Amino acid sequence: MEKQKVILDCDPGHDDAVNILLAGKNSGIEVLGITVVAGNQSLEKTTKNALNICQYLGLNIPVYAGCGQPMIRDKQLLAGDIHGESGLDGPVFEPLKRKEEAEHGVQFIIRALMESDGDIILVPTGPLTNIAMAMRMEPRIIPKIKRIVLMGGCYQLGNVTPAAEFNIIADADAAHVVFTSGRPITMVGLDVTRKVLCYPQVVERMEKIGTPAARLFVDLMGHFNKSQKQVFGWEGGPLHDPVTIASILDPNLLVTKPMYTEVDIRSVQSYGRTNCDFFGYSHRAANADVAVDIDVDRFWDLIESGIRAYGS
Ligand SMILES: [Ca+2]
Repeated sequence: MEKQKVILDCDPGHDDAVNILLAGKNSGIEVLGITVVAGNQSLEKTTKNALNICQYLGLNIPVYAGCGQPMIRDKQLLAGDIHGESGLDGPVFEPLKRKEEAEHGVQFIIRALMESDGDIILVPTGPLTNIAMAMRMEPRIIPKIKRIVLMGGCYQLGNVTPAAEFNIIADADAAHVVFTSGRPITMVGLDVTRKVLCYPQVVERMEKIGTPAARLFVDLMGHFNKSQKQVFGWEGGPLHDPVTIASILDPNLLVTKPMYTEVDIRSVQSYGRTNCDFFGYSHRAANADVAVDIDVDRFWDLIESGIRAYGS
């Protein structure tokens, strides 16, 4: 099978870290670069986290720091309640030797797409600032994007407000730019990621693999599950971001439904909501394939084989 070329645009973040792990040594995926954005923590911290994950896993993937602030709003929303002070509390890493590339993340996205044959999938798992900035700086990249598989939004309940999900509300203007870009979008929202809860038996299953990659997973999930329980009362946290790469690896993983989806960038109460026209009331052409269901067993099998790909 030909490898699918991807750019991971992320804000690590525990679930972003597992997404990097899942993509990093997969025979079906080629990661061209990791671009980092502020989100779960400040840009400085999320960039350091991305580098730490790559160094720990021995992944030679270039890491580019992108935007540290939303496109228009002046205050960056962070998620320290879930991801801790560092943005990746839990694992203890060796001193960091790796450095980010000199090129800005947005410039890298533009360059990679302009030099491509239109075969790159963008996989954003943080606020969409880098992707939207790239689209505005160089609109010629837009037709070159093969598709966008993003974690964000929900057609049911949000996780920051009843209406909105974190990645979208953190930069709703950027999300608006992306959802109106005209490129094919798969929206992996909370509606499906809340079905892949990382219960203790999942953690035990991965721990038995007994390798450094498995250790990283266990250390990440130890903190993540603790904070998810404090904030939401769940025994296992939803492993949001890896559903993106898992769905690229297995096109049958998700059930999706085409929906016209509009990001609310106007209201107060529902700001940042992805309004998904589930029933097609608007008669407007769908701009997103919205994930509505997931094969949960298959997902954990993909995570297990992703960990096993790192060997002993
Ligand atoms: Ca994320």
